[in-house]
Amino acid sequence: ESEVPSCIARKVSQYSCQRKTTLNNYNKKFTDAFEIMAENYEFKENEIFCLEFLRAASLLKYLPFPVTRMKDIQGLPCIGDQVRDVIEQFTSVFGVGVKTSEKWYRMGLRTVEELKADKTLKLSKMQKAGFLYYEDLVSCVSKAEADAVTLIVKNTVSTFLPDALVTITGGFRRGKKMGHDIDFLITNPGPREDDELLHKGLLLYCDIIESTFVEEQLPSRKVDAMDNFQKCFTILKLYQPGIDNSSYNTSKKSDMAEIKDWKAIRVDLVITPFEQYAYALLGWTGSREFGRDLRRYASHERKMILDNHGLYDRRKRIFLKAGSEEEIFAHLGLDYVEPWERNA
Ligand code: TTP
Ligand code: MN
Ligand code: MN
Ligand code: MN
Repeated sequence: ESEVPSCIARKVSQYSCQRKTTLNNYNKKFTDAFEIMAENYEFKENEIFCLEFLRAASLLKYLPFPVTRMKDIQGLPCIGDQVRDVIEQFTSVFGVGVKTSEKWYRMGLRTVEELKADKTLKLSKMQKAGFLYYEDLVSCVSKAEADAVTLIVKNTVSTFLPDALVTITGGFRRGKKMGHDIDFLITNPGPREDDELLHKGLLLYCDIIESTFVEEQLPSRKVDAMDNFQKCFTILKLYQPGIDNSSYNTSKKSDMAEIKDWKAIRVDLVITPFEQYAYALLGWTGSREFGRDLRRYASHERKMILDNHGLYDRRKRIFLKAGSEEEIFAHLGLDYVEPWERNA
């Protein structure tokens, strides 16, 4: 998870003279936008808002990672209400990246309601889905919902691939009681017949990213690189009979307004070749911070390159095979850390 570790949050000074800020800016998208907004407020002679955006820009330039959601700025100084609003409105919509948010903000759109009402905006398929199910998607996914979805996914997958292994990863594998989505890793031992799996049924919204994995390709050295598995960022329709979810739909009582007995839930499905399963499992279990440090440890302490597909020993010039996470830790010369101990 990309939460700011509290030790960092505590240490960050509100004074930039007590911070070391290099030209390595991970948040250029935000800081450029903030500086434009600051300039606007300067013209309008609103010094307070102007300074608020400038201070936030300066703080974001110092952060050693890109801010992608609210958790990233938790506990940090210099993030005033104005700035927080900008970051919040726009990082909370599924499929809306910082660039788009910034564009919308500059167009004067401030709230999700305003965005929904604006018919001139060109939205991608993903962004439309993000708005359509916004209320559901901003509410968290519970462990009970994750269990219910796990059953559905397992049953569905097994009708197509009876031998396939379906494993829950992400925060729920680390023992979290709440999540923003549910992550699954799917692998099929034996001959590969999984290509068609994602192209079938059950999804409200689905954006399939085809596998781009190239055999013998060296693991990626980028700390935050996406992997090359076939994957699918989906929104699943989870029926919850008995639960009347129609509360935001009851303006007219007599109206036979449909009772919403389902909830939209974000689910990530990742398909991995069986040989890479252990590496994929380690990568997709996270947390993000834990994964980043594993890769950093591998390269700095072991001269190895780790990613979600494998581990390459640069000294021996070989790929190290692993059938379990324990073996990967052993390859790295690390004591095994259980999934629930990886919430860094
Ligand atoms: P997330 O689902 O983003 O995070 P999470 O499950 O830890 O927390 P949340 O409750 O907010 O969902 O990602 C799960 C892990 O998968 C995370 O450690 C990073 C990793 N990951 C990859 O390895 N590759 C990817 O392309 C993505 C999107 C995530
Ligand atoms: Mn997750
Ligand atoms: Mn997440
Ligand atoms: Mn996810």
